Amino acid sequence: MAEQDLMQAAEAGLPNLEPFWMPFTANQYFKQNPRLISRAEGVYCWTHDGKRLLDGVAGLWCCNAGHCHPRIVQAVKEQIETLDYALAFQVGHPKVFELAEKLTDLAPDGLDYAFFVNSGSEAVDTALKMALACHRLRGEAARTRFIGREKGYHGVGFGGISVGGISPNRKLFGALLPGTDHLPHTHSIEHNAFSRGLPEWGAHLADELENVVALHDPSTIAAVIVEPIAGSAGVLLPPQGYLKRLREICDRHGILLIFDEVICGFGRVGAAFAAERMGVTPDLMTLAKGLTSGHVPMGAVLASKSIYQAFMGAPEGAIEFPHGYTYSGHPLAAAAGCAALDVYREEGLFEHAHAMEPVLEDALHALRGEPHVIDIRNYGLLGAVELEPIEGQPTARAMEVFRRCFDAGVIVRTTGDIVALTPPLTVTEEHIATIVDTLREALRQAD
Ligand code: PXG
Repeated sequence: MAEQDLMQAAEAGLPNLEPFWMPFTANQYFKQNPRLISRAEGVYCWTHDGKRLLDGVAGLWCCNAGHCHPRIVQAVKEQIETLDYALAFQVGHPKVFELAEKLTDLAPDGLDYAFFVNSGSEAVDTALKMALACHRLRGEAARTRFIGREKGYHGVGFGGISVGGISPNRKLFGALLPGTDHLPHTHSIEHNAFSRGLPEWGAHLADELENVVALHDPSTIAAVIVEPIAGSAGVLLPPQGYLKRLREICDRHGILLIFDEVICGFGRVGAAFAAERMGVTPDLMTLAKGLTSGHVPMGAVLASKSIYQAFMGAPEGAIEFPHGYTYSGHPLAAAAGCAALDVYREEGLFEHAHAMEPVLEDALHALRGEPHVIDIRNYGLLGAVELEPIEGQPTARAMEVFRRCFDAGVIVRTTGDIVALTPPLTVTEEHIATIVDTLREALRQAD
């Protein structure tokens, strides 16, 4: 930053913005138009210059219990004063075992083992490696292919972008993982516009898996990975019956099914997990975000007993799965995770999210007929309003809506020309009304 710019920034209460290379951010635009959040509490955040914002997206779909939840904050404080770090390999510490028990108790029956990582991206790459290794250990070493889905988002590791289906996230990075293929996405405005809850049309899209499997031969396929609801691509809902059909096809061909519940998990869909609410249990489940209510970075992979057991045939004393991170199950993250799961249960937040679902649904669908709106969809406390793009300027209209909402005191998230809402699970009817009224005004004012 030039000296004069630095002085201006300091006067405005801003730090030197130049050296930080920001993730998934238009750096040049941001540094000309900075937006910094310096404090948060409950459903609110405050900018560095003191403006209060109602957080319509729970951080980045992660602070499910609200920001700076006192019980989670207290648990992290106590942990840092007791144990900062314990070596993670060949040695453990009590909190991480406690968290594994709480988490597997919460998980759908059959997902009995928890492996800890630091993010959703690490969870995805870990799950893919588990699937490959599991087949190999079972004597099916030819099963090396992965099937993802168009528009899928599975983080930014090489595995995750390979099975992911968002082209801007892939195109700069070469050949990626060999042997991946993709199912068609399930988004259809033509058939499902303005659906409330899961759309009726489209379960047959799961049958495409049969074609992909036949093309490569079932004996070469390790796993199918999907988000039950695609979050990053703009809240794309699975048609009724679609996930059950995927499960059936995987079972028929000995293929493992991975649900990426990094966004769907921990109450976002009005139940602990989408797998639970939608009645389909995967073999592996990836988690992050709401696991600690966003207070400390952490991810996890839940695995079925039969996958875990495939590894446990190794000779005693041998490392069964040569994989893990220095900070796998870090004490601070484990403490935050235990506290978050207690808060979710004791404050009834999943039930509250379920109770708020019709409130969000009615408020959002009342935006039908407002300028530029071509679809509205919702499930649990996930909602999306899709806008007609400005010709030749994709994303510009939604960005304008984002900026207008921000200026009016509400944070929404945009992807393409889709405005997504994922408020903390603690939202009230009044908060939902404020978020949606602000969005309505922004839509009316947008070009
Ligand atoms: N899987 C899914 C389904 C995700 O949504 C990841 C994996 C990766 O998690 P990490 O912790 O490595 O970022 C995600 C992350 C957005 C947005 O608003 C979504 C995510 C991250 C950042 C922004 O679209 N999802």
